Amino acid sequence: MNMMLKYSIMNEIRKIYQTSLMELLSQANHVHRQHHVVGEVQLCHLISYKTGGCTEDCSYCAQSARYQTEVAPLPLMQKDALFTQARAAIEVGASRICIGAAWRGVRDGKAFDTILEVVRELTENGVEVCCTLGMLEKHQALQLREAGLYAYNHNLDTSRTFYRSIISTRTYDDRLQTLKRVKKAGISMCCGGIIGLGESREDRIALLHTLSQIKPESIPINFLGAVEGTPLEKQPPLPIWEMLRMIATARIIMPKALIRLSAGRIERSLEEQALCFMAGANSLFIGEKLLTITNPTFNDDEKMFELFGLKKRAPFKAKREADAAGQSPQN
Ligand code: SAM
Ligand code: DTB
Ligand code: SF4
Repeated sequence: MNMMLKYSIMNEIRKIYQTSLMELLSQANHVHRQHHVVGEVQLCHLISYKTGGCTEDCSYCAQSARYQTEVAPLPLMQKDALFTQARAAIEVGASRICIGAAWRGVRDGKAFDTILEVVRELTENGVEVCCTLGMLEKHQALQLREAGLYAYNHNLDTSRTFYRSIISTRTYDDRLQTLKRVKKAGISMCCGGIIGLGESREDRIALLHTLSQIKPESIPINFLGAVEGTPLEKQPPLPIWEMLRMIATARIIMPKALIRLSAGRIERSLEEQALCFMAGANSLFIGEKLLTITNPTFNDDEKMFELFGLKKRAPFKAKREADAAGQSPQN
């Protein structure tokens, strides 16, 4: 990209991010109303197919084998147990099932074949399926697409510059390459980041800039879950205002995307979550566990949906709308 152009877009994003908070929230809410049904949220549910024992050194992660955390590696999840969990989540309104694996990347073989079967079966049951399995080769992205995979989650986490102080076992370009393969295979791209890793505001703005270039269809924004035993265990939490700025800026610069409140909801009050929805968040994970860390219980969330008047988004809505307009569901 032309450097002059890059700087002028970065300046624009910085200006938005630093707008006075009430003005920023008001603008973001206005954009949100123009592009989305007010109060409609997508409910996603995460299932950990392969937990722990990961070779990578992501400094925030409970599943890295390099750190002494409470997470012990588990055998691969059985297909039956996976379907039971997925069915329970669909019954209470989840429209997207996200299957995670603590892998550096996918390796061809039995475990991946099982994932392909599960993707096929769940998709046939009318639910959006997302996978987050680490890096993908081109042929693996195509196989996932062929099995019916709707979305692939692969986060950039932070800015290119800060990335190397968080992870040393792979590069920002490795991540971008997998994201490119996902898009090329015709899979909807889910890509976001984490705030509170010790990054600066400029790093958060740079992440938003990169996201605005690659245009994910969904953007998870995680608060760091500071896991005991990881290098980031003592990292102090960021104030909610920074999360609101992140969500609101993402909403303004990527108006059509789904913005997902991800890790860290459990530590946030109902009032704080209400502000996140006002700022433009319209997706969340349900279920009392994410992959390994705690999330609000479904009962608590039901009370929140009731209190806020939130409506659950139906599966494949973006695809139906894009088909009707003769476009691709990606922005
Ligand atoms: N191994 C795969 C990978 O790294 O892409 C998939 C699973 S990984 C757990 C998915 C994402 O979860 C990470 O990229 C990171 O953004 C987020 N994540 C992991 N641990 C987290 C934590 N402690 N707090 C917040 N987000 C976290
Ligand atoms: C994402 O951005 N957040 C989800 C999902 N994508 C895979 C995971 C969040 C927390 C994972 C940490 C854990 O539960 O161990
Ligand atoms: Fe492994 Fe993914 Fe955790 Fe990194 S974030 S250690 S790749 S499971």
